[in-house]
Amino acid sequence: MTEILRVAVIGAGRMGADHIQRLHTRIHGAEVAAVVDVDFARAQAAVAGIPGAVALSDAEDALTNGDVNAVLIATPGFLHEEILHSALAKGLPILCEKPMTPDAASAWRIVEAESALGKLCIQVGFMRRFDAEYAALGAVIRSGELGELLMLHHQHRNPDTPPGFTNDMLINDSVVHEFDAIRFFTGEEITSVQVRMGKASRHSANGQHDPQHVLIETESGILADVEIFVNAQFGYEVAAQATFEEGIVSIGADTGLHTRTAGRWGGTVTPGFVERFAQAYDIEVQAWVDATRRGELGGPSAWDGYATAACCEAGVEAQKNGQKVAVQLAKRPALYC
Ligand code: ISE
Repeated sequence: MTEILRVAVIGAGRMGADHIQRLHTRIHGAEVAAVVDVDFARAQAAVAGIPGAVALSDAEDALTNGDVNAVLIATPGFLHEEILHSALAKGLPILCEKPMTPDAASAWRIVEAESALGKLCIQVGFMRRFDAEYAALGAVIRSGELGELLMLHHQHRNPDTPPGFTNDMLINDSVVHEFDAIRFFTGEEITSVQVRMGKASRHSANGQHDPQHVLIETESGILADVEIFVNAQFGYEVAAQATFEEGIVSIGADTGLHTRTAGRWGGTVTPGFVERFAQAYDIEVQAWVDATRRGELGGPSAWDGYATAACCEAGVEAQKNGQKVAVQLAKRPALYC
């Protein structure tokens, strides 16, 4: 397909609204054709100032709209499965925000449907793969210049959580990014997950135990750990340190202005993920558009969506039983090999 992508954005909340502006102002080769939100007023507000874009309240209306030839799904994860099946049935290219679906069984149904189609249509929105520092660390690992990768240490800190952010969302909504990053860095599947609960912050929202320490193993025995701390108060921080046979590489330090004035020195902490990964989102969406127009896939696939869902399932079980839980994966279908 070399034609311009006429994109239906499903969901005009925080990420949806961000992607709509991105598609409208910064992405080449794509336009916003429709915005869908159950809150019709929100859809209308999102298309204001975008010529030719229609506001709708039903996803199916957008997918059958003759003016639409691609879909970006940015609704909450539990709503993705139905839209994905419908868009796949119409053979539309899809960029689906993470998590692809909320559990491994529904993710597997998507993998099966795409396999039956015999064509890679779904890119999953793991934007960290497009972050300059994540990409650079991935290149160091693959080059072997520091020897073998032995361990990964991740810190994932959010200032606070929106209402309704439950304890399992620390895994399903947040650590899902580290599951993908670890698979991306190592090129291996994750084999087990354990979650340790230590002293909880008094800022933990109702029902959460925050922070948590997540211990992960990969196929070759690489160990990774994640401090997930979603009510850290001070700001947003996503950082990692990789231990190699012959060196250490760290990424994710805030590197804005370092100012000395009035007897103080310092800078500002990034407030949230929209700001921290703004460039990565731009590169991710442009990669999706460019690859789709070439008839290719531009990033993580539905298999990655499924494999990370299986890790999340193990992680949520591990939150409850404190044990090391094995990740159960079905055989990878030929389409993803
Ligand atoms: C959020 O949904 C994201 O995807 C962010 O990248 C992550 O840092 C945050 O924890 C999630 O809630």
